[in-house]
Amino acid sequence: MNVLRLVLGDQLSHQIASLRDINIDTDIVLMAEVAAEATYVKHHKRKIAFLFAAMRHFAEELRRAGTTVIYRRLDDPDNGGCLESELLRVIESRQISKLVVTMPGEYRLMEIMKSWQSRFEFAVELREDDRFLCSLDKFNKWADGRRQLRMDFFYRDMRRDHNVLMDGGEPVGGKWNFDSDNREPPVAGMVIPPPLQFVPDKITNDVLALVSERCADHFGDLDDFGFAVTREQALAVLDHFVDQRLNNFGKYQDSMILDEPWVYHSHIGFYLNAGLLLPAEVISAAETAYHGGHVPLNSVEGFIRQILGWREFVRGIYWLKMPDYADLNFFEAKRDLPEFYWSGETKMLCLAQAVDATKKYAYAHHIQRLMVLGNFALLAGLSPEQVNEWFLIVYADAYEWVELPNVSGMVLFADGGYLASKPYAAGGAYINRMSNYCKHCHYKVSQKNGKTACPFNYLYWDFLIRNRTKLKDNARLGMMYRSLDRMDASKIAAVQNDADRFLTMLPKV
Ligand code: FAD
Ligand code: DLZ
Ligand code: SF4
Repeated sequence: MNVLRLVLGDQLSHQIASLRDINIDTDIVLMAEVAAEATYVKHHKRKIAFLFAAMRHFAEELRRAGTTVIYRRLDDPDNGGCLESELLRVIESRQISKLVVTMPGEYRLMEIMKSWQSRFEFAVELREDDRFLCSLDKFNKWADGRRQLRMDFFYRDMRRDHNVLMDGGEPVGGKWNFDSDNREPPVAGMVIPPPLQFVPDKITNDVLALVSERCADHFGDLDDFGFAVTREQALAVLDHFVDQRLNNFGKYQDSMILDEPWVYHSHIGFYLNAGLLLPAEVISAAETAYHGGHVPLNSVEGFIRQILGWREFVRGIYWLKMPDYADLNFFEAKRDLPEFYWSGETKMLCLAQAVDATKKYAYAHHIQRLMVLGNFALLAGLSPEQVNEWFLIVYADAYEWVELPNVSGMVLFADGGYLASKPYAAGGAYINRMSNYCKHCHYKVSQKNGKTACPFNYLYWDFLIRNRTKLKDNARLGMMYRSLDRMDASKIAAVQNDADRFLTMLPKV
């Protein structure tokens, strides 16, 4: 009797729980490219190409190690189009004694998998995804009884529990967080190493042709595809980052630079989320570089916090709060997503730059996502459902477990403050401080009102005015509301008129 082991497209790790006790003489691994996963939202072409290419390479690695792999391609003539149809085909043709699966990253698929337990005659074993460093049980215990969750406290506990950047019981350097040394604006003459790219091999070229044909109506470009598609290549990307970019990661983490989408970020989210890299090894590589004296603590701590802190934290919140989290809409926002999120055609240069990078690379860095695309969505009152769908479609690292808490919790404050203590709302001055965009923009960042004023300026105040009842008791916004109270009536009227005019004209800006 054979054990059937299903490996999903974002579970491409030889350490994955479902493969751990495999008997290569008897067991079968099933991997399947299916239309249902590629189109439940119409993912960016580059994301689909990356995952299919990585899946095919992973299947080859398993085969080379002697494992029997049934691999279903999207263009197999009898491909049934969903994971269940491909599973049933194997079950019908082979003697299966048990199905072993690692817990999926999305709630919708978890519900389907739970139903398999009652539908199939054999046992279905759903294993915890222990690539993550905080088990769901542990997270739930940590969150239990807390009205609001704060990443900083969670992160400290994770540092202690995993003994990361610790000096006995104290944080290395005497502080948990070195952001006071970080977040500098870009400076002229910065030299940014280009990201490590790979020339597609035959397997990847086949996938690129397939995606180009089958997903022609999906968003995004496929040109110059250079993502890592194997663990070996992903490890090379990690090494390259630690060697060439980590040094400046902290300092320029929040910088935005004209026509420079990559800055000093790591670009490993695609690989971490698909299983080609493991969070523990990434953290260890950064920590080792610090102890070797190669990189400063502010960069290493800032980088590790993103993975040991934020990544684990948002995943814990997702599973704790789903399915209700997906429907939250604290501000009752309902404006449609403007067309420029797809076309990039807007005179607001910061937004045009972020959409352009997104379209070309299925990537934009954190501050573009948070303070440009996200900030605009928050201030303009865009529908959380539509904004979430967009973010899930467009990034090659997007899966609902990480996308939804970032969008609904961090960006849109749709959970009313469960994840973040205040909305990340900002006017044009923030973007001007952290980027070199504004001096090239059609709009004037120093102008507060009128047709040529930076829209972020009046949209910011309009957002605070519109949502006063819901936000007035937030202590972190007290200063802003006191400033608002000092504004005279004509200034408030100008803000509201500008915001109305701009939002009405939104498709055309
Ligand atoms: P770096 O800036 O180099 O950071 C290193 C790693 O830290 C990332 O690869 C990621 O694994 C982790 N990380 C950093 N910030 C976060 C965070 N806020 N939440 C979780 N992990 C984090 N990240 C995703 O992986 N998938 C998403 O779909 C996603 N959607 C986002 C949507 C919005 C609106 C915002 C504000 C953030 C989103 N993030 C998402 C978090 C973050 O922006 C990306 O992880 C990061 O930009 C990926 O690029 P990088 O690998 O160069 O990351
Ligand atoms: C994202 C994705 C895509 C585009 N295609 C597939 C696929 O064809 N087969 C597969 O097993 N997985 C795919 N995935 C990843 C899944 O959508 C992912 O496993 C779930 O969303 C859970 O995280
Ligand atoms: Fe963006 Fe305003 Fe600056 Fe233009 S002026 S780039 S819209 S922040």
